[in-house]
This record gives sequence, structure tokens and C-alpha cells, in this order.
Amino acid sequence: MEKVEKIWFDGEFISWDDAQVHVLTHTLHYGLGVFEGIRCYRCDSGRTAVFRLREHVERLFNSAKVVDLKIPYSLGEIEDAILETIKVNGLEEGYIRPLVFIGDGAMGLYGYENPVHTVIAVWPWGAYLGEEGLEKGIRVKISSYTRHHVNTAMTKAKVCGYYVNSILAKKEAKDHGYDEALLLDTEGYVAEGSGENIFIVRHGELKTPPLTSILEGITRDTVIRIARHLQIPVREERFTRDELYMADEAFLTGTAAEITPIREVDGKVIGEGRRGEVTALIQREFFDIVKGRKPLFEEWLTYVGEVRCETGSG
Ligand code: PPE
Repeated sequence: MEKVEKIWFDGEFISWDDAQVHVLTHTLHYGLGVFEGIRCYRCDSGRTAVFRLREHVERLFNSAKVVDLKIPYSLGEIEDAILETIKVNGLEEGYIRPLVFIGDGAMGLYGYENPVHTVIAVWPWGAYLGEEGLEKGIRVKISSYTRHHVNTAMTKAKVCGYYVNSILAKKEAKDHGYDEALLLDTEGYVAEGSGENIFIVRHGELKTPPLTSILEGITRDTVIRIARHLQIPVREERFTRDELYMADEAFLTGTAAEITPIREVDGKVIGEGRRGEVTALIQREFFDIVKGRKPLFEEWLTYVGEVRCETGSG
């Protein structure tokens, strides 16, 4: 990965190489920590804008709430720190990774008296599933791993440890020559990708799994709003893998993955085996929005380096 100069670590900027932790860091052993993934884009005006900053930082605080981590900063402070981190590094376009974790101190499962650390790293990050994937679509495999049961993991929280499930699914898919894994829920319905939500297009309608055992994706919400704006019907409804096989189009959504068309699932060609029309339409609208070309969705953009009249408090 491409390094930048500084990382925000507990309120201070330190150099990338100095951003280290002790080997007895609690989160490293047991996985209880929360994080976010946010993107910023260089707009046509030349300015850099963070996409849906408020919603991402709110989700970070909600994730922390779900697992009882106390973030020692307010929501507004984290937002400002994110903007500052982008600015000091001169990042024009890329990815932002806030992480809240439990430091070293006591070992054993009850780490709640250990210090809680907060870091914000940024780096340039291109297309998550490849530039070609964005254009031509990717090949996906239904995973042999099941997405967490709602009472095993509270999947609306973006918790570090949950990602072991995603990593194994992703590795399995890659080992079998696919680009990405798709996980079913404990009842066998389509849930989500290893790090993306999923949509299908059938009979001119969009369908996406309801928010039960999946992450409340911010890109998912963006797509739903874009579809409504374009007057494409959207249903949040469970569907099965055979319905996915029969779909006219399918695509994945995520901050990292953006909007990535699916051209094949388990060796079966989806639709015409390339980016479908509805997918292309939504993808185009999405990139226009994040790059500041759509005044109607301007409220989703927070520009870096501008004085903000409103900073929320946590
Ligand atoms: N489901 C999961 C499990 C998930 O991790 C993500 C984001 C999503 C859905 C989509 O959510 P949103 O980004 O709000 O639209 N995955 C992040 C981590 C990727 C990584 O490799 O790290 C991301 O896209 O930033």
C-alpha cells in the first residue's frame, strides 16, 4: 500500500512509521475493536470532499455503543480529526480508516479497564475489486461459510473480530479462482459479500436483503436513494441464491468496492455477463455524486480544508 506521512493517534499526528502498538494490545488478541471505512474524492472543482462523513462517524459511535467501547472524543472531534488527517497528508483522493481499539493493560477477556485508543489513517486506494471489475464486472462464489447469526454477532456494528468470517470467505473464493465471496445467512438466504452489500435487478426492480444479519451499508443506502431519485423501484426483501442466478443484473456496494457489477456467480453467467444497464446507470450517478457533479446530493459531501459552520457533538 501507498504510505502517507502522518497518522492521527489519540489526538496527535505522528509519522506513519511510528504508529506502533504493544504486542499485548487487547484487540490484537481478542478482536474487540470497531472501525470505519470512508472515501474521499477529488471533485471536478479540484477540491477534495469526504463522502457521507457524518453517517460514517455516527456508525463508528454506534458500533462502539453496541460493544460498550467508550470513544474518548466527541463525534465532532472525530469528524474534524478526519478532515485534518486528509489535509496534513495532502491526500486528494483515497480511503480513510478510523479505528478504535483496546490497548494493553490487563489480559483476559475483560479488557474494559484498559485504555481505549483511537487512530485515523488515510491512504490512496484505487478500485477495491480492480478497475476492470468496475467496468466489466466480477466473478463471485457463494461461500461455504455462513454470515453471522444475529445473536452471534451484532452485525450492524463494524467490529474488528467479525472480519475473520469475511477473511475466510474471501480466501476460499480466491482459492477457487473467484474475485469475491457471497455469504448466505443462517437460514440460507443471500446476505452480503465479505465486505460489500448486494443488489439484484429483476423485472426492472432492484432487490437487496433487509437489514437483519448484514452491515447497514452507507453505499447501500446511497444506492436506494439514487434508485428512488431515478424512479427505479427498490425492495428490501430476502432472496435466495437461485433468484440471484436468475437475476438480470447484480452488483456489490461498499465504500471500498463502490459499485461493482457481478458478471458471474458460481460459474453461472448473470444476465448478459457484463455490467447491466441499470447497474451502469446507478454507477454513473454514484460517481457523479461523489465527485460533486450533482447539486441535489451536495449535502453528502464535506469539503476538506473549509471552515464548517456546524460541528456535531458526541
Ligand atoms: N458489508 C460488510 C461486511 C462490510 O464490511 C462493508 C464495508 C459493507 C457491507 C458496505 O458498507 P459501506 O461501506 O457502508 O457501504 N466494508 C469496508 C471494509 C473493506 C475492507 O477491506 O477493509 C469498506 O468498504 O470500507
